[in-house]
Amino acid sequence: MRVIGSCSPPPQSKPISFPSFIRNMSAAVGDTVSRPRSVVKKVLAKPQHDGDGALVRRSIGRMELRSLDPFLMLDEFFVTAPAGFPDHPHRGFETVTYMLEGAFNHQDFAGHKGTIRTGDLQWMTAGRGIIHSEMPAGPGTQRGLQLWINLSSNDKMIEPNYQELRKEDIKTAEEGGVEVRVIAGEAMGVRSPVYTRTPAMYLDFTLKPGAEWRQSIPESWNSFVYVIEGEGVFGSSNTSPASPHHVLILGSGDGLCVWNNSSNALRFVLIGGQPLNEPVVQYGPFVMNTQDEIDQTIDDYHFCRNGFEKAKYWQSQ
Ligand code: FJE
Ligand code: FE
Repeated sequence: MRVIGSCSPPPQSKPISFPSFIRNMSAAVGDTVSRPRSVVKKVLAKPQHDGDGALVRRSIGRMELRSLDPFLMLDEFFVTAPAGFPDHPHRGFETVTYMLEGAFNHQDFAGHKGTIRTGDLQWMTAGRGIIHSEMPAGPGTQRGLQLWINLSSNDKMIEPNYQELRKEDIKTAEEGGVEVRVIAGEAMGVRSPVYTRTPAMYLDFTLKPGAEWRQSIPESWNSFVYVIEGEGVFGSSNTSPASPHHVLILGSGDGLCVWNNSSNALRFVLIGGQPLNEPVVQYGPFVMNTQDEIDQTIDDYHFCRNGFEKAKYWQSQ
């Protein structure tokens, strides 16, 4: 049974021939992972204020975790009206908003608007420029995740684009007490329709008590886990469990092993992406490659040029 508890024998050990029922059982917990990634850093995302009175637990993007190429920020946000994120610009990256509980209204300077509710996803490519507002749409606390993914120098000035998936459009799969919602990339043979300009994966896992899973991750990608609910053991079976609001940065390897040894459900997101390996110069909501490009962007925003034309007479309702 020990084979269940560890991803695979360490590479230096002699190959062991397991009886077929054990091999089949190990196959039942997911992908083949021969070099499991370990947790190299674990940080609690403490609450802080941002926007207009909004509360965020920032994981990626906080001082200790400046960025994890290509990711610039991950916020778990908790917003109660009248707080929110009123009119503000973006350039040079993508924002991915995934609602965990409640609803958010968004509207932009090009007339795009809508409401995203629990389980819905908005994948916004800001490209050369978006100005928008993101405000709570219901009573009480609205909660979700917002991820910022950097764009390569070739893509920073593309036309803005939205990919929106409602809860029922997000594909799910289930295997052996493990449920996955595939936001981007692929898991359990199910693929998301989202086009990731910067190659990335975004998986929302729920493991029943006693369940475990092995998820392959491309070797060259950076990846991390953010725990939403319950407790989970990540990386290797002899480590202590991680609890909600913790971000776990994964080291090198070809996949993640996770165990739910607790008596409650475990929910977490696994996010990975291909590093761009480009210089990053960030000025708040503008992320470019050089200081010159940032200066240009501040001018463009100020004078409503090069993608910010529609800012001239716009203001959210
Ligand atoms: C931003 C401060 C901000 N996290 N999570 C500065 F608050 C924001 C911003 C957000 C944001 C919005 C949502 Cl809906 C969820 C968020 C930060 O809008 F863009 C800058 N530059
Ligand atoms: Fe925004």
